[in-house]
Amino acid sequence: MTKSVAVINDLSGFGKCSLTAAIAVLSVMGIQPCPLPTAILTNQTGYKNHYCYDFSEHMPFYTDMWAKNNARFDGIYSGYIAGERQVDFIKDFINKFKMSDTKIVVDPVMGDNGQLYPPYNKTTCDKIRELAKTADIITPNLTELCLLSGADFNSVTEKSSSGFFFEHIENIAKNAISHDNMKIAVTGIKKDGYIYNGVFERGNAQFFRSKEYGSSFSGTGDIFSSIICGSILNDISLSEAVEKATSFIEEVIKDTVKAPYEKNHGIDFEKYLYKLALQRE
Ligand code: PXL
Repeated sequence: MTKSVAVINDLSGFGKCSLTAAIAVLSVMGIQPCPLPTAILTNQTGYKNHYCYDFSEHMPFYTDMWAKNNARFDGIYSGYIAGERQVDFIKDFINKFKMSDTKIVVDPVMGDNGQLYPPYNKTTCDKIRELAKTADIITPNLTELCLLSGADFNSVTEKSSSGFFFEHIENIAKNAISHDNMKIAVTGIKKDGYIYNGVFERGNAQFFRSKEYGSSFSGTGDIFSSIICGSILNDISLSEAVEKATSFIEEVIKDTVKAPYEKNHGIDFEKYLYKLALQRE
């Protein structure tokens, strides 16, 4: 039977992020995404203008109706939230629907390049830190990893990097791990013309790199987390999943930058999606 994931994230008209990325990626990986919107936006918040409709009021209907209809999920995967009260909602949702083998993937979306996204603030970040503790796998970018572990982002920028750069990041990741079974897949570690993604599990660290093609694009973190979520549900190891996500995103970015691009629009992943499809008998 096809596995299903409750995907708690926003729906943005432009930006190829959040639910738009998750629905496409999970579907091609053979997993059924069940979207639970946190907000509906005209476009992601990086554009000059955006309108956001906070979906909080409607979210409890999903819990109620899905519970009444005996919905079951193999995974619960959360991302962008429109306000801190949604964190409590997500925690309750997890408590209600988590079964012994349900995988909990939390993308602790808070910011990038050392900056918070609107409308995030310190209170939201504190709450997301609590939510992250309930996860089996978290998929922060480097900014979010620092926010989770209380580390200074300035200590992990290229300018600040010492010979112990990766050891330093490993230590930061260790501080973000809140229980023995938690695994972390970190994106966006920039160094010497490469972007590294890291895997931290049971005291081990592994890094996979791709060439850096200039810009940081909207939605790449969401594509990354969705590939991780889909892979885990397909019983692929986290390191294999991160390796796969790293090379997939690198290939798409390499193609995207061949033509004039706008980083807010995201990357041209649609025509490459077939590469994520599992070969099934
Ligand atoms: O990709 C992260 C993200 C998700 N959703 C919205 C965003 C952003 C990043 O800016 O604005 C609405």
